[in-house]
Amino acid sequence: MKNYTLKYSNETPLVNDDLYLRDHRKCNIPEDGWERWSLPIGNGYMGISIFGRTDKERLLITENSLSNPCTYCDEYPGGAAGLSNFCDFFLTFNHKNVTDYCRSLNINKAICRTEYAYNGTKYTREHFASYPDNVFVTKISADKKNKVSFDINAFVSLNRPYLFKEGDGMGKSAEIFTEKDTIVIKGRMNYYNILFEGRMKIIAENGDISENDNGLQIKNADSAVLIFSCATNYVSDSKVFLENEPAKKLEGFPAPYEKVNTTLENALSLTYDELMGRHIEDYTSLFDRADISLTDEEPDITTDKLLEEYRKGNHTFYAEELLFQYGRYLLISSSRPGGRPANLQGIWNRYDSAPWSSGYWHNINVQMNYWPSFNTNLHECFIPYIDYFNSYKALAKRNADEYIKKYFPENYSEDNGIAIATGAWLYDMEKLPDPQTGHSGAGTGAFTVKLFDDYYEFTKDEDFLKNTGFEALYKMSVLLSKILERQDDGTLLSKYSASPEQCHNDKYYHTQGCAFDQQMIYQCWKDTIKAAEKLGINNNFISYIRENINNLSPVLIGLSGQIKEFREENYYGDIGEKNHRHISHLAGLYPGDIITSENKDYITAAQVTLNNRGDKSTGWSTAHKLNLWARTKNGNRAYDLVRMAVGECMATNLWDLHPPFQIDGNFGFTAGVAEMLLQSHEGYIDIIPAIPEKWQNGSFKGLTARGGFTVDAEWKNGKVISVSVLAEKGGTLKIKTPDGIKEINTAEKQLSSFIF
Ligand code: FUC
Ligand code: CA
Repeated sequence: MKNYTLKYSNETPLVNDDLYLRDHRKCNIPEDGWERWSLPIGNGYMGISIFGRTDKERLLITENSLSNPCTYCDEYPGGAAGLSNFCDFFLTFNHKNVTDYCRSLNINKAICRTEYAYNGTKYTREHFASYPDNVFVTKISADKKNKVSFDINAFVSLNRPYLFKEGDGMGKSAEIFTEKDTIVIKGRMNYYNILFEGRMKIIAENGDISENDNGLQIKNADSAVLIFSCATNYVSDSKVFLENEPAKKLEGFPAPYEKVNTTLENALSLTYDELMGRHIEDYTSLFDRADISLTDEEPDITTDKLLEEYRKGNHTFYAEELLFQYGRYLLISSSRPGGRPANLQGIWNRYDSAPWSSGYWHNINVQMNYWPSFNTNLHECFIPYIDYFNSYKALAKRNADEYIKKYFPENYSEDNGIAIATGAWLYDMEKLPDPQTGHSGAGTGAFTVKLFDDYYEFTKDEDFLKNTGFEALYKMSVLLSKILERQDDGTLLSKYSASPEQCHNDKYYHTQGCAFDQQMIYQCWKDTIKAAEKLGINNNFISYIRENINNLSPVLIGLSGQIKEFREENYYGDIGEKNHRHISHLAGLYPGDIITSENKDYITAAQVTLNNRGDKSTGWSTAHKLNLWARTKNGNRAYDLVRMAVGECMATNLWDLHPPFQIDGNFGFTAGVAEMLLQSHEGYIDIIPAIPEKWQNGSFKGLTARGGFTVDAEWKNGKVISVSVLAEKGGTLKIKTPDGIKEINTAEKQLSSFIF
């Protein structure tokens, strides 16, 4: 694998760095230092933004459970508040006018470095966030003895901008004190009564440590190692969702003191090198699994220059590879078993009022977060979402009961399934909106459980299917069966329907049976039937959906030759915004498998829709279109979207900009590139199904296919020359070859190689 390093010759600028201005709404100046320049590391429990400053370094910590509720207000109807930042550490070095400055983030090993020379001494700061030991570690060293001196202080933002409204309860209190060589932060966030605690221990080699104001002073050390551990009293439990009283949601869960202390003590029993070794071993065990190679060149320029060059038309394949791998890096860093799922900004946030409340938005954003976990061999990264589902499903059931009782009383019964609405957070989940006013229909839930179908298909994890996957699919199918209305011709249409966020004459458009709902219901039933067959489950409901699935009419072609978004639409754009960022009526193309090359008319119509929608849009929308073009197997058009994503959507630190920063665009990009190189949704493995003319030669390793297959391949002049497939779980391997589709029965761990 190549060396993938983000590097810069300047520190994160002090643009919009006001610590008290922690409301993103007041901060929409484009060149925000944190958003565009800071470098993210994380271990799935905490995220750290590293600014790389030499005078006063800033290390910004976030932890995904320290959160306020989403606040909707007139000023910001999309919702704000959400994840609060945990604390900042400031390291005052007073190193001004340094030379030979370089900061970097190596994503092969997940290590961030800041290096420079000051007054004849070369300084290096090294940072990593360890998943196995759950600590954030920094080492500050110099090439001469006694040269490491700095002050370290913690800062917790307390009183602004919590008070959206007087008395809304969203305040926070904290104390910061030192215990010898350790800075302790102990706090409480009022609304959900979250207790949070962090301990930062300093180990100075041959130096003195003394206390200063709220912090510590390190003098004349040879080097210093900083180890930070933090936690809250959050526990992933259905009680958190079912308890209506916010301040009682965490009642009875232990204060984080023990956890934080034990974690820190355990880490302290290891040397710095051991901690780093364990971190690298863990991280690379995921990261090294997949690799793509489109070029042999590794341009020796800084990342901001790389992007600048790309924008100017120097479309280096290295930049494309780097972004592919960066999405994988960000997912490994923000979503690991035991931690919380990656939110709209992953796990990084500088605000106390984050864009869209750093939520789990279920009408595309959170689904997109997990697409690359499947096809780029990071299946474990999806586990936090499974865990999250298991904690919210009791509430999803209660919400389904209420919804059906209220809007479909005639269909109310003992089991009304589960309802997953668009907005969801760690402590709460929206109810499905009033079907005649909400901006997205019930299809969002089916869009969500598609993730479970994919997770099973890619892993063939039977226990998962039995314990969670089937239940999710089945219960969602039950809810969806109750929101349908039979038409005179027998068609079953969702009675109230909205194509996510699509507007007509500036108002959300409400209808019956829009393509998104119909496709997602069809998909959900189809996947439920398949799972039931697999598990040998049969009952009246399964028979019912089997008999009725063909009445759903999920795909209609209109007079422009387009896939219709609305049944009542004739020509493309008759109804709704022509270039709307959502393109929900192609959900059956990706992530679904309803619009496939088995039906050429559908694929042609999908291309008409894509061309009409246009390429230019927000970050995640660009990424969605990349996946969609890949599924139509049009490599050149998919590549247009690759160029647009790399050239127009990325900040200097390679975070994808909606704008503002939303991580879904990064994840969708990675999934999309993989989808150009390997597809498996049509029942067989298809190698380079959407290869653009520009990527004539290349190879990949370790991409994954449905059926539990891991695939390596090489191509030349746009033609596959060799493939090898590892059957992780055995089973029937179907693969497209120049002589048609080949079928092989494999044993567990069997490797099959092909030369074309
Ligand atoms: C949906 C999108 C917006 C944004 C938000 C987080 O509402 O339509 O563009 O991405 O999610
Ligand atoms: Ca959304």
